[in-house]
Amino acid sequence: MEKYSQIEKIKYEGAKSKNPFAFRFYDPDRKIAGKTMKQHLKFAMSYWHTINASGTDMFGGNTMDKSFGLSGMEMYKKKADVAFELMQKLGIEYYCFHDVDISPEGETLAESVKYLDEITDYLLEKQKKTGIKLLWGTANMFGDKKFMAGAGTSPCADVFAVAAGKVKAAIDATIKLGGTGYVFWGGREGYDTLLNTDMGLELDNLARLLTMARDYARAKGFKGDFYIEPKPKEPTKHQYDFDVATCANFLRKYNLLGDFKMNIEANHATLAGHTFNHELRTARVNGIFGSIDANQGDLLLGWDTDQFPTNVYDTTLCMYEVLKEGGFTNGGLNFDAKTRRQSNTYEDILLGYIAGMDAFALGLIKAQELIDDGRIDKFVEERYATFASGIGKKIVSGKETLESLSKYAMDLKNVEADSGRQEYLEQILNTVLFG
Ligand code: XLS
Ligand code: NI
Ligand code: NI
Repeated sequence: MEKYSQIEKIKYEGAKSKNPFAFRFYDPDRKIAGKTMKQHLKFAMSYWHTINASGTDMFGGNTMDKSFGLSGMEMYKKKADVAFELMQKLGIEYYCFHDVDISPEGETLAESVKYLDEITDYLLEKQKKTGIKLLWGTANMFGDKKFMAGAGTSPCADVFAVAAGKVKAAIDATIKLGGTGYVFWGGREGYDTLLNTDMGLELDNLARLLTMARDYARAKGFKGDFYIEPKPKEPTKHQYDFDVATCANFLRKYNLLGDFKMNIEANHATLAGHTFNHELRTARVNGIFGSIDANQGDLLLGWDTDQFPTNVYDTTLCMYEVLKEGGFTNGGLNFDAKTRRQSNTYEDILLGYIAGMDAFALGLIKAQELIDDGRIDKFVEERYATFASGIGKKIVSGKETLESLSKYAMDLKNVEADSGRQEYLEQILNTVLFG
């Protein structure tokens, strides 16, 4: 990773550039609908994939070495140096971490907290020097053996207690570093068989942990958002935070709406059998859109491959939702993505980020063009026009009853909806993308 120092800061060179170490579409200061691309996109680096993941898979070990020949705190400080250098080279202004990404896990909670204190001092200095900020923090409550049956949903109360301690420490670290979000990805909060599982207690306990976290952080003055990151399966057969709709129900049942929003990951959406934009839209209509883990899966593989996002259809439809939402507030676009096992050089990591940032920049440009073009919005508006006047308006305003509608409908003839025009609309999308 020393090699990053030999590469210049990545610049925008336009779509015709053949320089691999340049942006073709991401022009940070270019204005789109009144805001710069940089303000719209709020890119973040994921510490775990970028600084730690080393290419291990189920069948083989590391293909990259990210230890720099060091160990202990010395290694973690070096990792922080590399992280900030990489972000500066790319012009990325935010990052995200799990507690154990930035400092070693001790044998006891006390030891881990000590390491975390030391490294957050170091990171804070770096933030001050570079202007780089923390988007969100989280605690890894799935890697260690003690969490094999979950953390907040563990059948063992001591495990629950350690998890609570880890969440407290990770919230302290997030607050110290000025993070605007705190994420709960379910980890092993789920089950493999109902034969050994008390689902009711597990869900109640999970809500207890989230409620304690909210109460603690708010008491400490944390003004940011909490996020649940939905995922349907992996590592457990059934993750409790299956998808956005399931999480919305959970938040509603346990009175956590208002404090908790969604961190939506593209790859998790497709694992749940949804499109990425389905999950974004579901969050929006429930008022819980928050942040995004930007990546993509491989539909033929069917697991969480966490690839850098390059599919411009998806990034366009994603940014369309983000623009319609009025943009990010506390959230952003975190590249929860890693280079493929065979893309195992230092340069590949940079190239992965460049590809992902360009795909989202292009998605932003095209999403705004789609909105400016106006035909899709107009079509949708007209499609529902019967609810803007007459009987439809009365239904929407809650004035009608089954009886009144029955009376109204009794003698209607030839009742049908107009064509949905899917092919025409897909053609408009293609024209905006490639025309
Ligand atoms: C794993 C998740 C994880 C979260 C943070 O599938 O995506 O990386 O984003 O815990
Ligand atoms: Ni994620
Ligand atoms: Ni993932």
